[in-house]
Amino acid sequence: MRNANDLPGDEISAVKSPDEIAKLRMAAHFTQKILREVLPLIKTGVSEIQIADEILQIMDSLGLESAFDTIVASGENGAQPHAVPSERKFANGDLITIDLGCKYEGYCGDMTRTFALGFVSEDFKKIYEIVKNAQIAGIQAVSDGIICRNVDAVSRGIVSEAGFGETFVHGTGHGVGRYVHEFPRVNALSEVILKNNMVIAIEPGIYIKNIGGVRIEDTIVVGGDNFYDFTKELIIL
Ligand SMILES: [Mn+2]
Repeated sequence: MRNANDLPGDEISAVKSPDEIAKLRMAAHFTQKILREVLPLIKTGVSEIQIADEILQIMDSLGLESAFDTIVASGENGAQPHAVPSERKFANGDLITIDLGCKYEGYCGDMTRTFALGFVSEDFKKIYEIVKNAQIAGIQAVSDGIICRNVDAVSRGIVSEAGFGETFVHGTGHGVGRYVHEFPRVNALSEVILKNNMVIAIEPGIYIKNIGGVRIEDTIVVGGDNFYDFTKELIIL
């Protein structure tokens, strides 16, 4: 696992000014608006690449750039945390993970939701609820003065207690600012102490090889609010 200091930024730049927070909030506003716009286009027979392209086009129409390469990962591809959109076509019963973010005046949005298409199996419903609970608990754990590894432990603990600890293969979160991944890492090794007005993403996931995955991600202000109000209840498209 990587230590906390391999990303751009430091303890000083991680604390955002009101102006920076306002820009990050706008980036989030547009990011979730774009996700809402693209959802009706997700249907059986449509490919991951088509949806990723559509997201780029919507960003373009709003005069915005993507903050990073959009992830659209369906079915077994969802088992890769950093999946690249493929020609795979959606099928009923898929879980579909979309990780996207646009930039607003140089500041990045970053959010992820996982959806089901057509129906959801009991197994998928179960892992979705575990990730949802881990993500909510991780956000609740974030406060001024907490050590990053303790935030990670809260989210990871919920996934592990449910028996899926080995499938949560990345850290719980990271700073967000001009860079979509910046200081600090929120992982099991990070001794960084969170401070008010740091902006961090919380994004636990479960990834099951050859089967699929779930990730839920929001970007929040330490001592403040969650930029995203997009539902975390499982949406069946
Ligand atoms: Mn992220």
